Amino acid sequence: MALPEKCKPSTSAKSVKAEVFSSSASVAEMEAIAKRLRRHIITMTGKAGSGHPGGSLSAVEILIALYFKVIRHKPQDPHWPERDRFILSKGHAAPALYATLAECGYFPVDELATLRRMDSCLQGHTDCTLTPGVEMSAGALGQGLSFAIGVALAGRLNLKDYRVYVLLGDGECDEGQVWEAAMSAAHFKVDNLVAIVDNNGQQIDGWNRDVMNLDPFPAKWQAFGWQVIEVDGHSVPQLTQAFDKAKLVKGQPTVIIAHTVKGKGVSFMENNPYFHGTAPTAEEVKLALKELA
Ligand SMILES: Cc1ncc(C[n+]2csc(CCOP(=O)(O)OP(=O)(O)O)c2C)c(N)n1
Repeated sequence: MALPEKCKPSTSAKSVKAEVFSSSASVAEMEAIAKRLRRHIITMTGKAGSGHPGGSLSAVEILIALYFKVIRHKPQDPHWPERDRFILSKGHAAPALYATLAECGYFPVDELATLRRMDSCLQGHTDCTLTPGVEMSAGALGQGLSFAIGVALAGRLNLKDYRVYVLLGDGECDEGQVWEAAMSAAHFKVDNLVAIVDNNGQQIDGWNRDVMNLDPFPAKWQAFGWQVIEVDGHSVPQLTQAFDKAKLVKGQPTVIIAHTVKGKGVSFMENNPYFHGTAPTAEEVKLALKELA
């Protein structure tokens, strides 16, 4: 299906030589980008009146580290065959990905205001047929790791050196398919693959420890044959270092367990499961934007 004109990269690939995106942003600049992304998440879910702000806010620094520091990509040429792939398995965090893609130039920032409208290229859960830069349609949890393994193995078979990154939720790891995939990634020594778990401790109904205890979480991944790295998931430098370290690992996949806070950056949303899947009201949008000024 052809993309609607407005969903195409913000500057025509014909008029601009598509460059590999590279950012020399300092830590202070990345903190400013993080605030911008959080403001986008609040504004767009508030305007839509629905969506998932909590697990979008927790993933912001993970996305910044990847899109501004780690992955090789061309926003003007989203299907560039050599690009590193980022796969959002926790598809309900679409607002965070859309905000990141818009800030990188995949489509105009103004488009964010159309989130969840019928005619928008930004649906409530990711749709790779509609949104430039989205690699997988997601929303049914538990599938992204399997998909990512396929993409990574295809790269290996085609002698490509791209790397594949997939972001999972910790609650998502209740899904059995995640562990079948984890087993096969280790079995097939998929070392061009990095899984990141947004380990915010909560899922739709509350704390994981009450709904389905995942402990001992790092030991489980290790037992499944993965290299495990734990970081503060709100520290872009720690995340970037972890991604660099993962590049050196040979013969096994790597998982980065990123310790995060659900609703990060907005006091009344932090660790508050109510904002898993509830949009802020107009009043709450005002309060949140004040905190993120
Ligand atoms: C297969 C499937 N079951 C249930 C849901 C409903 N659901 C949406 S988000 C969510 C909780 C996910 O928790 P987590 O992965 O920790 O996400 P985060 O807390 O980071 O938002 C659930 C159960 C779903 N989207 N897919």
